Amino acid sequence: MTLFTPRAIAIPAEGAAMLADAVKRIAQPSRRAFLQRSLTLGGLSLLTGCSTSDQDSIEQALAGISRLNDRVQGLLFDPARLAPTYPASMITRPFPFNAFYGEEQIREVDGEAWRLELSGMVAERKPWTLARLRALPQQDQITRHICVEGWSAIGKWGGVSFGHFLRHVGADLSAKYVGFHCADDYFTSIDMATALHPQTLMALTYDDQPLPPRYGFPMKLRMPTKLGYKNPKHIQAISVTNTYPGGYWENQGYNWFGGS
Ligand SMILES: Nc1nc2c(c(=O)[nH]1)N[C@H]1C(S)=C(S)[C@@H](COP(=O)(O)O)O[C@H]1N2
Ligand SMILES: [Mo]
Repeated sequence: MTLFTPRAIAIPAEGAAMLADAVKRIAQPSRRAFLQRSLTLGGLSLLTGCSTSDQDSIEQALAGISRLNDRVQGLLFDPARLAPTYPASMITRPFPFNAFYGEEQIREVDGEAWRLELSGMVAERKPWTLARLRALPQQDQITRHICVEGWSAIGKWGGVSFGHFLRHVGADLSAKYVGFHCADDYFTSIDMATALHPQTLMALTYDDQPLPPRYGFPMKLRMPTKLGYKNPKHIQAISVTNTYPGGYWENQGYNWFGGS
């Protein structure tokens, strides 16, 4: 349920109109999800407490709620709690494609030439080839991917435990963020606790086959504890950092923590 009905709260009609306007301006799918996830009654009273004659203060209040939401989600995150897994019979076929562009623009990355670059708080920064990643221990999972645009699907991904990888390259595990840059210029970042979660996978396969281009060849980060937009495809560079890296959708208002 969206609580964002100006009529439901006691504010002057003019203020309500401005509020509705602000909501319309930020009603891209991303923002919509952010509102639905963050606007509890408490959030609404916080909103009505701000000057509704000033659209900037409304947006600031929303941003404030979102930051609070990130902190609360981070505190509530249980690093040992596993997301549900499913039998192979429940895999969604065909598995949906999604990106900030259409299927006709799916990136074709050359697996031979591809190198995974590492930067920031990492001891071993030598770029990785696909062959070297494939030589690390592999695990797989059948989990549910949830997109804020309103669909979810069950898929099977295989690859390298990201926690194992981070330890292997001597990443500073006390760093706050891990950032990702992708071949299609998408970018996102996650908290270290989620990076080290046992189900966080550098996925190299989908449904036991090399990851197809549509699902992020040659490598994507698969996290069943996070919403779809936090799962970067076509990863080219990873950075371990204490400087907030943001993200493609996050910078447009999606909640940064993005837990599912
Ligand atoms: N590189 C890249 N990764 C991305 C995106 C994107 O546009 N580019 N979109 C995200 C979103 S919003 C979703 S729902 C999933 C879709 O993954 P799928 O195509 O495997 O279903 O990828 C996420 N990761
Ligand atoms: Mo998504």
